[in-house]
Amino acid sequence: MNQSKRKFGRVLLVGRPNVGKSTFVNNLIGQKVAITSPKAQTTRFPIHALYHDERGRIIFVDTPGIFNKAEDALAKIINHKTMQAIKEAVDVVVYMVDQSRRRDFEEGRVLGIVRKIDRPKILVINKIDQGERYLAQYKFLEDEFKDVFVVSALKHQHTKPLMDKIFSLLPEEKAGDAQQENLTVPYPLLNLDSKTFIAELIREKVLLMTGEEIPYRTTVVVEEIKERNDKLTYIKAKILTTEDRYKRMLVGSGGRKIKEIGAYARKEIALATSKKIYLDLKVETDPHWQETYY
Ligand SMILES: Nc1nc2c(ncn2[C@@H]2O[C@H](COP(=O)(O)OP(=O)(O)OP(=O)(O)O)[C@@H](O)[C@H]2O)c(=O)[nH]1
Ligand SMILES: [Mg+2]
Repeated sequence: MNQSKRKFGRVLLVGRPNVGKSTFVNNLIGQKVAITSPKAQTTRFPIHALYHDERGRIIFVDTPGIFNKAEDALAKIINHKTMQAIKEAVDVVVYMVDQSRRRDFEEGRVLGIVRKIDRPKILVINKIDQGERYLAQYKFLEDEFKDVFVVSALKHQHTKPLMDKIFSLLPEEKAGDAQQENLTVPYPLLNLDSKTFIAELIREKVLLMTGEEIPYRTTVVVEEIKERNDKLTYIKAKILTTEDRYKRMLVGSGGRKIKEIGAYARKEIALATSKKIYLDLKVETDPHWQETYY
C-alpha cells in the first residue's frame, strides 16, 4: 500500500468574539494554549499552536474575535491584530459561527472579511451541544461554503470529519518546513514566552471571577519568574486596571477578591508547570496600560 505523505500547513481561525475559537484549539491539542471565557475580547492577540497526529502537523492561528464596533482603543488594536493575521499566508481558513446566538450585523461584518480571503474556507457552526438554537439563521451560508461542519468544540463532537477535511486541504510537508516555522520546540504554544503565557492564565481568572466591566479595563503583567529551588518557583505579577474604583473591586473587601484570583491562578500555573508556585500578585492603577502593553 502507498504510504501517503505527511501534511503540513497553517490554518487560520476567524469569527466573532465568543464563538469558541480558542476552546476548539485547546480541545484539539488537548492542552490549554489559549485562555477562554464567556466574555468577549478574551483572546487579545493571535496565538500560534501546533497540532500533530500521524497525518502531519498543523499550525493553528487562533485570532481575537472581530468586533463590529471597535469603540475603545484596545478593541481597535485587537481588531487590527486579527486583520494582520488574516493577511499572513495560510493554507486553510476556518470561519467559526455560534449557532446559540442570533446572526447580527457583527456576523455580517465578519462574513464580509472572510469573503475577501482568497484561500480554501471551511464553515464551522459551533455549540451544537446546546441543541439547535439559531442554526436555521446560518443555513444560508451553506450555499457559499462548500464544506460545512456542525460541531461542539467544548464537547469534542463531530470534530473528526472536520479534521479529515482540513488535512485533505493541506499541502504535503516539504523538507525544511519545520526549521522555517521554528518547530523544533516540543511545546505546542509557539508564539508566547512563559511570562506572557502565565500572565494570560492569570487574566483568564480575572475574566472568570469579575463582573462585566472590569475585564476590558484590565491586563496582567508578569514581572519576574525565579526558580527558588527544584520544587518551588516564585512568580511576581501585577494586575493593571485603568481606575481606582476597578482596583478596589479587584482587591475586594479585606483583599478577598485578589486572594481568590491568586489562589485559582496559582493552582493552574502549578498544574501547567508541574512545580509548586509562590504567586506574588498585586493590583495597580495605570490609566495608560493599553498604550504601554498593547
Ligand atoms: N456550550 C458550548 N459552549 C462553548 C463551546 N465552545 C465554546 N464554548 C464556550 O463559549 C465561550 C467562549 O469560548 P472561547 O473559546 O473563549 O471563544 P473565542 O471565540 O475564542 O472568543 P474570543 O477570544 O473573545 O474571540 C466559553 O465560555 C466557552 O466555554 C461549545 O461547543 N459548546
Ligand atoms: Mg479566543
